[in-house]
Amino acid sequence: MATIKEEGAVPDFLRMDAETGSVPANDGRKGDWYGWPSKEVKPVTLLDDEGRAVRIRTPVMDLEGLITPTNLHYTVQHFDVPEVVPTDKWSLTIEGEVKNPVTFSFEDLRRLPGRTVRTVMECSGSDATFFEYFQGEGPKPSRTQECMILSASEWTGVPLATVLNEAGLTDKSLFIRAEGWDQGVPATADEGTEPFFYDKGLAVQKALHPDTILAWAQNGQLLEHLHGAPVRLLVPGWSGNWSVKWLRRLEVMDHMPACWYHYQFYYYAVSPDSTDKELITTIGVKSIVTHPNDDTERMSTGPHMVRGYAWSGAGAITQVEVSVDGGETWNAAHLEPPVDRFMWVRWSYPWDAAKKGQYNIMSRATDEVGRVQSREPRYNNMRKNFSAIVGYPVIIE
Ligand SMILES: Nc1nc2c(c(=O)[nH]1)N[C@H]1C(S)=C(S)[C@@H](COP(=O)(O)O)O[C@H]1N2
Ligand SMILES: [Mo]
Repeated sequence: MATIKEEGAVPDFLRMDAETGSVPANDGRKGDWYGWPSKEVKPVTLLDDEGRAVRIRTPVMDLEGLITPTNLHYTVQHFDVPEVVPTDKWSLTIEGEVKNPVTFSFEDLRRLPGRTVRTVMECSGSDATFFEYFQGEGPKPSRTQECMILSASEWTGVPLATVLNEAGLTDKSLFIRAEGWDQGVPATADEGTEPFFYDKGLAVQKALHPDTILAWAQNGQLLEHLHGAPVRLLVPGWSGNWSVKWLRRLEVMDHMPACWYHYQFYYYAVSPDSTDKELITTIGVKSIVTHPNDDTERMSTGPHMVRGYAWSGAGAITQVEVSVDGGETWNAAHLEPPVDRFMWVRWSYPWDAAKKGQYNIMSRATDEVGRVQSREPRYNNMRKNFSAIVGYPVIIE
């Protein structure tokens, strides 16, 4: 193994700050690059007036592997980022239709048998501008330029079922209203709407799924504030908006609570006045091409590896197919293990582009319950859960 004998052999940017113990690997990287990684991958961030990141979008096209590093994991919150509540001041109350209302401290929760879940998290607003594009009303969105509201993490916590069982469910315990402590009035709410806390009312069947957890850690570290510290709800397989951050209260109810974000925001319908609105729950079956990325216009003849991710909220991915002729013919791609129930899977397809010409690359995913990614999006007036097949035209020259 090589040892570095001379002091000067260590690039300066790798020097540890004696006081803080941090290695400013990214900030100190100036001038000629010396070492690895050869490319700096950055999220798209929106900063508040004081320079704090309040919104993060994930550079999915530049990811490798299955876990999105926490600093690249997207964030969404509808209201202002709430105040920080230190773990020793935090508690979680479970009340309503239960036998014994109970309050847990952070340490109480951590004394329960834990569980770790790997899952993709997708905001139902991800790829929303593709709806206009498919209707011929907007330019083709670039997932590379704009980055995505899509990420995947390993989350650690305790099953929600464990905690609910401590409180004791009855046959009237049908919905779990999870409440955060971030408060506000949605921009699109009717005039006169009073500020309220972000909340969702989860059906008990999904609440009792062993992988539905109260998470206090993400990717091996205690939760960061933007991801809902100290404890958030995590509902794998369902749209991100179910995974309530900054959790402080669970109200068990015998009916579905009238949460504003149910039928005024995260629903399927043709218009806001529809009488048959459907709540958005399970995410679609979806695949995206990450290589070539959507900024690639030309490639040379010869072998290319077409690569991407595929995922589904309803079950593991069983098949990904690739077309290079705009969906006329399809070929099986290789699924790169592991293929987990809630995680996305990497897939690859070796393409020998022998002939010059115009091609249109597409991928199509199938999941274990038999859902197949569709060519046409499911249009809905809130533009939620876009999951259709997108074509990537390239010229082989
Ligand atoms: N308390 C609270 N939880 C929330 C939200 C919110 O606005 N407030 N936004 C939801 C939405 S829309 C998404 S997509 C996910 C995003 O979680 P993340 O920021 O950790 O990626 O959080 C959900 N949980
Ligand atoms: Mo979201």
